[in-house]
Amino acid sequence: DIYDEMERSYPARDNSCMITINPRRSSQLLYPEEHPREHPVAMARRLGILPGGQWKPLNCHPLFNVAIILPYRNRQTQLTIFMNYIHPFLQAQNLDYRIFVIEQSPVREFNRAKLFNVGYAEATKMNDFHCFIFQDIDLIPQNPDNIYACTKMPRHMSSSVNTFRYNLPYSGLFGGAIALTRKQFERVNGFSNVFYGWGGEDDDFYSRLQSKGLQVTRFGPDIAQYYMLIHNKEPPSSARFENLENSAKRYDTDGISNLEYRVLNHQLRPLYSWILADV
Ligand code: NGS
Repeated sequence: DIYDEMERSYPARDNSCMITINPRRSSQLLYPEEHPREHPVAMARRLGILPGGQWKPLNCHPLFNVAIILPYRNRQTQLTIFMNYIHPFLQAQNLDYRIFVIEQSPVREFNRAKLFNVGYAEATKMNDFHCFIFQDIDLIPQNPDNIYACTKMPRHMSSSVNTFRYNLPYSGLFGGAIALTRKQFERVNGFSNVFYGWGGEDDDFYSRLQSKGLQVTRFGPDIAQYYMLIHNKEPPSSARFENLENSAKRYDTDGISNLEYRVLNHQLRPLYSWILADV
């Protein structure tokens, strides 16, 4: 049972939330682009989402406390589809959650990994989150059993993506969507900050986990299914292989330990907390 593998954020007690999954939901999820879209304010009101994209169940005690960190730049359509889709999905899992969108200011190349570090740092200032999901907004989880909470081992959540014909392209892939407890994340000093441009930062993160002897886990391919929203591909960065070659030297000095950035703006939007960062 996958729930035996979960790392609870709160102890079980009387009236702990049961995770009840309605299997009929999964068939509704297939083409998220065609999902009817609701105005964010109307959606927040209807679903009882608090400003900044926070929610927790009120009729039972949640077992899992999660910060969902989404790096972002210039993908408004995907972001709208993702938000419209993800809140009902998370609520069906009875999580105590909050969604953070970390937008990178223009000028420099996109740095997905550093934005994750910023999300971790900002979220941690606001609340003692137990579990972090780091994920791309173009990935839509298709199976409601793919619980958005942490496991005893760091988990690669998106091992079965439609664009890879639902196969894992290589065993060390740790990109897309991942779940780590705060402890696991801090143990590896977070992500490297040096990966500007596309590619390699997730491979670097995987080698960090390995260097600390942290095994990773995956749910079965039927559960870990994602649908990727269509967008233009980024050209890969030319520095990524060089960065990967000497990554071992930087594990302890490059990460959340030396993280520097400026918050240029922030807002509690109806469906998420928005942070604009200069990295
Ligand atoms: C590898 C990249 C990873 C990337 C993975 C899947 O080649 O960062 O492909 O990419 N590593 C390097 O470039 C060194 S995907 O097919 O999903 O676009 O996550």
